[in-house]
Amino acid sequence: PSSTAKTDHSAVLPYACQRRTPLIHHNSQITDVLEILAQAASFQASEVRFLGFTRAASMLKSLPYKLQSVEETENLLWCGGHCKSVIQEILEDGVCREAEEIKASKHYQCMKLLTSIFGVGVRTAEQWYKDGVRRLDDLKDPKFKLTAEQRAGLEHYADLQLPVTREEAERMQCMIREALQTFVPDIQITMTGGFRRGKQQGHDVDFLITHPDDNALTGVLKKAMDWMDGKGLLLYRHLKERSHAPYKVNRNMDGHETCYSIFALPVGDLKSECELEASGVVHRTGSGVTSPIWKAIRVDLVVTPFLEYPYALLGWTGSKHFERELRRYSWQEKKMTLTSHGLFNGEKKCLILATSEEEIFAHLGLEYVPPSHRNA
Ligand code: DGT
Ligand code: MG
Repeated sequence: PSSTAKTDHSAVLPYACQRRTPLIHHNSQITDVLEILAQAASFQASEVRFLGFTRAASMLKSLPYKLQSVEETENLLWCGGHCKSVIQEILEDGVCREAEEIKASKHYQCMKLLTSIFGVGVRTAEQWYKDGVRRLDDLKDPKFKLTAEQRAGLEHYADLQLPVTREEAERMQCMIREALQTFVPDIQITMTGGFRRGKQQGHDVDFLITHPDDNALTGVLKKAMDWMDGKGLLLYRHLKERSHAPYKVNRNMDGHETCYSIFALPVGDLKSECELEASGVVHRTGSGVTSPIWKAIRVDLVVTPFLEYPYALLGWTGSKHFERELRRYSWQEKKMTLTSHGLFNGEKKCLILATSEEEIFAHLGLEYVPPSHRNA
């Protein structure tokens, strides 16, 4: 490693929100393996091991150079004995036996398959596994009571496994903006999640909707969803209303009005999706051959009051680990509670207002990290 490459001192700070983590980094061979170990731990409901491997992987993602030997991990936090031996094995042999065994195990493969269904978490997947489910087809047995979300997830499983491209995400934004603007012309819609961090593809598309006048936001999401439904653009939706006690809810959840949905995004030669009039989204049947003219895409839409917008933007940009670390840092180091509604001073019990993400980092005494470097 060159000495100039090592001058990013943020790389060894303990919290991921103190470090700059680019999308493309130097140690993906190692972090890919650590993330398999983390996922296997989560499948065994071992939160401690999950966090251990996740933190180690995240630390390595922020290093501005490629690890050459296990000795270089000596001063890195979160790299305990287990991680070190994994790193050593990969550096020496190019593979990690433990990870290979995990990948070959029936339990891991099955849990990966089941948790990849929209609406299925680790606990449900584990229960199904215990009940003998090994393939998606096994879920057709009526003894398995699926939620509406899970049924939709299974129905559109193949499409939802395909990555969403940036181009598709942008067309989706265009379509949703048009629907929203039909009711509130100057409404604002921002793409968040992985795409805002610079990813070129994602598992879904996340949007944040706001307006300087709170009243303009009332009911607009439902109206826009109905409007798009009328055009055949919606395959599934679950609208969660705004919570009236958002600050009391579980700290991992928030109280914003949210729509978890699956859209039918027109594909192929339909170039004018922004002019929805033309797009009757059905399967086009010509000469007896049916060809799909849409692709199912997962979309999360979140409505936020203007005052909370910077917090919601920070909270929905991710990565998940970056968010977890921001909240941990806020509480451990500053005795403040951070949510996607605001920052609350523990002692004074008051909300600290912010007009931008930069201000939130400043309130926390953190150096600003741009979205492109929140890929922790
Ligand atoms: P991907 O997998 O390509 O979609 O990658 P991301 O980073 O877009 O992941 P995603 O879409 O699961 O989540 C984006 C961010 O939004 C993530 O950092 C956490 C946040 N987020 C997701 N679901 C919720 C939720 O229910 N409430 C809150 N407050 N935040 C959420
Ligand atoms: Mg996303």
